[in-house]
Amino acid sequence: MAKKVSKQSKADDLAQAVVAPGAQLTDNMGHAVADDQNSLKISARGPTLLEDFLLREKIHHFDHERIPERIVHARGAAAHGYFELTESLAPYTTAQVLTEVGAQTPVFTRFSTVAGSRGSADTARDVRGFAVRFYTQQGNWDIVGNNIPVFFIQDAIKFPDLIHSVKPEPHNEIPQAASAHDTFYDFVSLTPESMHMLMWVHSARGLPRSFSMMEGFGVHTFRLINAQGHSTYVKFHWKPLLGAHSLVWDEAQKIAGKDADFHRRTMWDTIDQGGTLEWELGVQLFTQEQAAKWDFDVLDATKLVPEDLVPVKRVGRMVLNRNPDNYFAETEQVGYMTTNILPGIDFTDDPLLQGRNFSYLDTQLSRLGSPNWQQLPINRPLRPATNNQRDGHMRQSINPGRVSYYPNTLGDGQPGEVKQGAYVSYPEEISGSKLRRRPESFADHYGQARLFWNSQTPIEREHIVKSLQFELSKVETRAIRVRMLDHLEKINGVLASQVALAIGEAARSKQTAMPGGSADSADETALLAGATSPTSASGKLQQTKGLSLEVGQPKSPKGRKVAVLAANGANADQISAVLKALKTAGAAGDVVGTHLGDLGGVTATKTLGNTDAVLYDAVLVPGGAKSVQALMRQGDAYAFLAEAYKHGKPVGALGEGTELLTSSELGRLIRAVSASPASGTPAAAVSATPPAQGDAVQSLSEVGTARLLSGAGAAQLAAHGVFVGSNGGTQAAITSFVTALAQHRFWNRPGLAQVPA
Ligand code: HDE
Repeated sequence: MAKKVSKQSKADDLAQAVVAPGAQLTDNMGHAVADDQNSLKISARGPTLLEDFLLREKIHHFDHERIPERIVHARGAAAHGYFELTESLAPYTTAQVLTEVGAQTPVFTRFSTVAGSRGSADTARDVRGFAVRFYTQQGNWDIVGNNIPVFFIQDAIKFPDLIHSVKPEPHNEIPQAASAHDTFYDFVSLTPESMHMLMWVHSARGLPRSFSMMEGFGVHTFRLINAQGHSTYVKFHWKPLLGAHSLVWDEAQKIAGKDADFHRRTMWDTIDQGGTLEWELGVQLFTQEQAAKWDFDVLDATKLVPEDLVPVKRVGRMVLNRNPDNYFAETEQVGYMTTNILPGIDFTDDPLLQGRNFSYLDTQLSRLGSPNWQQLPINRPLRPATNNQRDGHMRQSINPGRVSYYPNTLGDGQPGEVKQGAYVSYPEEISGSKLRRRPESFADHYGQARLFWNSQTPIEREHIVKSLQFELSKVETRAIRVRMLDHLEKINGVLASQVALAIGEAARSKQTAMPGGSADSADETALLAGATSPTSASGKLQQTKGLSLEVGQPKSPKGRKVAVLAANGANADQISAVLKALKTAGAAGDVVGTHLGDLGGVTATKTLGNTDAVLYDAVLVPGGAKSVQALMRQGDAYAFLAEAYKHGKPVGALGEGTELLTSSELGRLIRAVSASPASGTPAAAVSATPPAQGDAVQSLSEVGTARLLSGAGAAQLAAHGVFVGSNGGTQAAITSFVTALAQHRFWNRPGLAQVPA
């Protein structure tokens, strides 16, 4: 038995494999190298010698540096941390990691996209992998889950088809990391069981703001087995302490160009600066008898168990707090497996899970190249592997002695079978004929898609509509687009109509509103607010908590990042007050300057040219007349504000900074908001005459700014996420601005379609 596992155990284990850079250069056999820059030649300009073993070794290693990327989930990033149990599940399971309250188990967690290749952008619309390995006292346990609780297909045999359809098309390898193409919709439109998952992917869940703002799900129903051998069904959940929050599509696409590493960089920087990413482990526990009464099958991975039917019980927390030392050795070589399971936990007969149980072991062989892949430092368990398996490529362990078989007497019968505490499968009784058939209980493909749709707020429904409009408009084959509309109609008529109008097809319901294009339209949202559908396969629920990102998610300014726009002469006191307030709230600010370095008492760490509003959660313009005048000569500064506003992010301006705001294209919209009688209804006011171009600054500083800063006007603006403070009242504006970061986005802004960004 290994010594007692602590949260430090895996770090200590990995440390044995860490090789310090060393003071002296050697080759791989330890020979000191005198010259690493010139190959061995006959005369300085002559031919290179085959004898140059240093050259050949170096090039040989380089030639073989790559291994095949993962067939799916190739793009990912991971971090170390620990899991601490806060409530024992001893009545349900014997797994020590779930019964020893307070014990801290090391974890290694990898997040990923599914479709893109290893070099693709982080922010593609996609389901995210959420794979957690626990290095427990009893061996490795992996929950290889996703950030969406259901899946596209019910049976593993369809997985290669699903993946072939979503990957770049084979003749031209286009498009990369995108589902918006014909082969994917050809497949899913012929596979109605995909509809529920499609609703999730088209919702904001497909565009997480960060790894730390994603939920995680084990997806399948598993079993917990207690000391008496009694089985309880379980669904695993990861609930982020920061709440689940998402990007908008336009923003996600732009981030893909501005910083393809957006998610991995955020996680890396957070941990590098001493921060953590945290989730609570939740379980939904239910009995076989309960499940038998529901109108859906818990073995069907296209169905979830609604939280209103079975609440999620929080039993522990995961903290990620250490970056890997080496991406390849750890993140690339980690091989998760659904079959890494512990005594007290078991599978069910979910046919998707059963197929996965074959796949994950198999795939490691082609990726890592040897049956000894489990001996790699990141994969080896803390409880040492002691058995009679031997040899094979790249064997690391040296097993002494003559005995490599069991039973034996020459080795005193060791290693011997373990009679207490070993893995034992749940003795489920099974009988039946061998068949290739799908159970009747898997047949409802639309009921839970409707449950999801009904549970979304109007703005979330609009985001789903827009996503489908975008993706289907990219499908070139009309028959496929129409087939998709037929499915959408079965989910909701208004949904189908709004998508139909955008792709040039007839509406499927009497109620329609002209689609709002790339920005939000009030008519469409109002129509969608009333568009619900009767459900089925949902435990008789018409809607349920846990599905909307707008309702019931924790909200915090923690982990948010703000751009502070500045040029020479910016008000240094205001900037330091803002940065301090952000730090206190657990957020961070970058001074984004017209150039890097000193701006007169303030240091710019980013420039208007090297970053972009899409990489921030909010934008603030401090005062300082000279700075603001310089910014007003920069289209990029206006673009910053316009984009942030369009994507619903808090926007702030202090002192003279309000002039940048009011002289921008936004000026007209926000003046209309500040003058409107009540929040949310200024649609008419939006068409107020725009200020004359050119002299906008002077007239605004006299009239517009004064109105913005007046009590009622400022309150109206704040309700729409715009915070302005006069030079005397900046502290209050800063406080409101920082508090507003927690709200994430302000969806109630009128006239967004008019914002050129
Ligand atoms: Fe996977 N999946 N998968 N999958 N999957 C892989 O294993 C597979 C499925 C998931 O960060 C592969 O090591 C089949 C569902 C994650 O390293 C491969 C089926 C869910 C990761 C594989 C599924 C997942 C993978 C590729 C249908 C959510 C990344 C490389 C039966 C519950 C793990 C590898 C990491 C990776 C097969 C369906 C999650 C090919 C056959 C459902 C998070 O073995």
